[in-house]
Amino acid sequence: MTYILKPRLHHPGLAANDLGFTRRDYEGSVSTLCAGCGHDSISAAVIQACYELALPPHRIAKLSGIGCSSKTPDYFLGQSHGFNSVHGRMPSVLTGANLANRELIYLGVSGDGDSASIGFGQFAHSIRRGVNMTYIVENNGVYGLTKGQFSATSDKGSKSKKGVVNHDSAIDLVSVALQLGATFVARSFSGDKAQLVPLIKAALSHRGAAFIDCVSPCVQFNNHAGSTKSFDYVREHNEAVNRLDVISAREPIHIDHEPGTTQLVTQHDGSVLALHKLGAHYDPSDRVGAITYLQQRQALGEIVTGLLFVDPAAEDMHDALDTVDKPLNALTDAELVPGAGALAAVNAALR
Ligand SMILES: Cc1ncc(C[n+]2csc(CCOP(=O)(O)OP(=O)(O)O)c2C)c(N)n1
Ligand code: SF4
Ligand SMILES: [Mg+2]
Repeated sequence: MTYILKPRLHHPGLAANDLGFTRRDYEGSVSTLCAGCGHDSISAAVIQACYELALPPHRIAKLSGIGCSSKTPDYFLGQSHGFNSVHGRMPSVLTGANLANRELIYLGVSGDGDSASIGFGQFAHSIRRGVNMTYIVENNGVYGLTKGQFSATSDKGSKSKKGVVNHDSAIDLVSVALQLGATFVARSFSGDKAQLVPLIKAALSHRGAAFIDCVSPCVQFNNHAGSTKSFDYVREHNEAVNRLDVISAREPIHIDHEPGTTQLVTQHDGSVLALHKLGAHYDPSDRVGAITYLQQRQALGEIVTGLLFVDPAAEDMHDALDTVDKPLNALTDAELVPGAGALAAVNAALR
């Protein structure tokens, strides 16, 4: 309950990261979600990822829409900037904030209703513009907050808790993100923290639009037989194509996997992604191949997880727009009002 405050004190022996922060410093308030909700596991993974990356909490901006999923930013990163926007509108608010201040680390949190229904257009345009962000959809295949209606990611033929069959085709958000040009695309499962934490770390250190579709069962309305977003179904049909280690630019690289099975990808910020291949032929640098593979496995009822695509040399929206380096609120009067000479030069260039 939100009125129950977490104790501010913690065990003096709790490990600290390079900044001297403990894991507790990345937590938020007490969750009000149903006990066992997949979304709480994603919050725990975000906390772990930010702690391990030693991100300064004041440099992170977390934004969300409306839904149980969109409530979760209240439960992590209590010392970061936060904005809980309108249903489906997180991407445009995040885009605006990013344009105004490119120095923050942007984390967008959304639901399948928030991003695949009312906010589908907003989701699409933030991805195709290459907004530098980590965009996580906590995907349970239902509108959890409004009591379990089918969402646009519910699979055709899957059943509601009361046995009603969904006759509409599902939107596969990772396939759409790939088609829209996202430069980092991953899928994971809230029940697989070992896979999810490195994916969030890699997404946070990626420059460009990084999208993670995280299947996150709703224990209240979509965890029964007949659902394709239940814990049992996902565990039985999960096909992980790779496992990831994220090595920061400061650390030496140690690989203890067999030669040939690990691929090293250096990101823009110097961090290295060590990708341990599980699917022998899967190539995460092949966008078209990834789309084809996803469709093939989906036709067999499998849920492909892991890092599906990455372009480590990606450009972001600021590169494309050639914007100023500084946050807008840090521009001086002289920079904002450069004078008649500068105006004359602009006019001359347009003649
Ligand atoms: C403009 C608007 N339309 C409808 C709603 C009602 N509403 C609130 S949350 C929600 C769906 C949430 O589903 P999802 O994004 O999947 O989040 P979940 O609760 O499943 O995590 C809806 C339809 C609203 N709050 N605002
Ligand atoms: S209704 Fe579903 S999505 Fe919402 S908190 Fe409960 S289990 Fe989670
Ligand atoms: Mg949902």
